[in-house]
Order: sequence, then structure tokens, then C-alpha cells
Amino acid sequence: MGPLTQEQHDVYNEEGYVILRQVVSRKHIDAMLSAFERLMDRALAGECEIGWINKSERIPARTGGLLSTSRYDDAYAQWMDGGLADQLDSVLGGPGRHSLFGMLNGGGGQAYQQGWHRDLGKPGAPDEVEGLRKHHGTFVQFNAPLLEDDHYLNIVPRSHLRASSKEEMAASAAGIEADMPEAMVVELNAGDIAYYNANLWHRGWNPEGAMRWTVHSAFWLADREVMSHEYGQKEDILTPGHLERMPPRTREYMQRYVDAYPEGAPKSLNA
Ligand SMILES: O=C(O)CCC(=O)C(=O)O
Repeated sequence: MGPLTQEQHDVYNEEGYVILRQVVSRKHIDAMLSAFERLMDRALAGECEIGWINKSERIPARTGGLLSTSRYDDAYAQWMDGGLADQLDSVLGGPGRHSLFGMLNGGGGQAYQQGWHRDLGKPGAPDEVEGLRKHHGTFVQFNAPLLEDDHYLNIVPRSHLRASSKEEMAASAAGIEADMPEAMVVELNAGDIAYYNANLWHRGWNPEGAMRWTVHSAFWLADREVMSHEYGQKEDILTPGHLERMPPRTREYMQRYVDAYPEGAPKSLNA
């Protein structure tokens, strides 16, 4: 997993997303699949808690905090150290820090149908574009499926730095009945990563509830203060022994989250 080429950077900046094909090795994919199986074993044994779509059939619900003390597995960290962290630094254009690290789990026929949204923006606000530009290039999100044929992320390419259109506002208000102009389905397989600006208009869309295990994580440039939506992880990260058990690059990413913690109350993104 190397740095992005100039062309990939350009695509990411202009389109708001870039897909890197077959950059996660089979070794890391298998290790993370096994890690999640181990997590389910521990949850079923009552050693930790996760959400379930169907517990008796071992179908987990979307799971956050995979680098937290109770859900940590070295498999994720070995992937970070084995090239992911370098790639993230390249996407961000400088040293990055941890924000959120989880898995989009689906299955069991349970419909997953998000409304269209921008994660961090204020659609329709008079200062919408100013807000979008303020954070541009300072954060990134990715989807990295561990299973084949992941076609559940829908995006509107090139929508990340401009004001929302009337049609986009209407689609967002329409919820699952939405008709979004220029929508595109992101088609991924195990080994691919889609890096995207979470301010693109996007949604997760798996109405059949097909099985899905997709690593879904967010990172910020190291000097960006921790904000309210990602607040509250410091104490857990500083649990004695936790940082010490991580390989160096992952540990750096987690330590930088701690270093970027605000003194007082966290600010909201839209402050
Ligand atoms: O399901 C997905 O791929 C998108 C999830 C997402 O971006 C969100 O929850 O905001």
C-alpha cells in the first residue's frame, strides 16, 4: 500500500473520492476477518459487548471502536502498520491521527437504508460552501470491504465543495423515497479501498440486508483538535498497557488523537 500518485490525488480532490483497486493484501483481509470472528466469540462468551442483527445466527450489527480496549485486535493494527498509515498520510498530505475505526456489518435480510446526507456539512446553510472548504483536505474517510461485491455506498461525485442543489435538498428530505440526481453506486471488492470526503452527498444502501463486513474509518490531520463527534476516547486509549501493545505506526496515530484532545469542552464541527 503505497502513497497515492499525483493522478489519484487529483481524482480525490476533484471528484471527492478515489478508488484504489486491490491494495489490501489477502493476508490482511483474512487476518481482519478472523479478528472479527474472535470478537464475536468474546461477545458471545460475555467478555465484551457488541450489537447484533441476529445473535443466535452470529450476524453482527454495525460495530464501532475496533481499536478500543475491549474490541482491539492486533490484525487491524498490523494493517495500519503494514502500509495503511503511510497511505493515509499521503491522502491527508501530512501526519494523520485516529478519529473513528469501525466495521459496517450487515446481513440477515435486515434492510439498511440511510437517507442521503453530508456527514459534516450544513446542507442549505448560507455559509455551507465556507464550511465545506474549511475542512477540505484535513480529514478523510474510507470503506475497505472484507467481502466481495460490496455495492452499498452511494455517492454524488463532485458534490463535496459546492452548495447543495434544490434537488439534493429535496432528495435528503425524502428519506428512503429519495430520487438523487447524478447518484453513483460505488462498486468494491475485497482488497479495494474507497477514500472519500465524507461531505460528498452519500448514503449506505443495502435494502436486501445482504451480508456485509466493510472496514469504515475516519482520520484527521494530526494538528486538528478532537471534536464533539469523535470525543470521549482518550481515557480508554490511555488505559495502562493499551498503547504499549500496539505496533509503532498505529500507536502514533492513537497517541496523536490523545495529543489533539481539547482542554475543555470539545467544539462541534460546525462551530
Ligand atoms: O454504508 C456506507 O457505506 C456509508 C456509511 C456512512 O458513510 C455513514 O454512516 O455516514
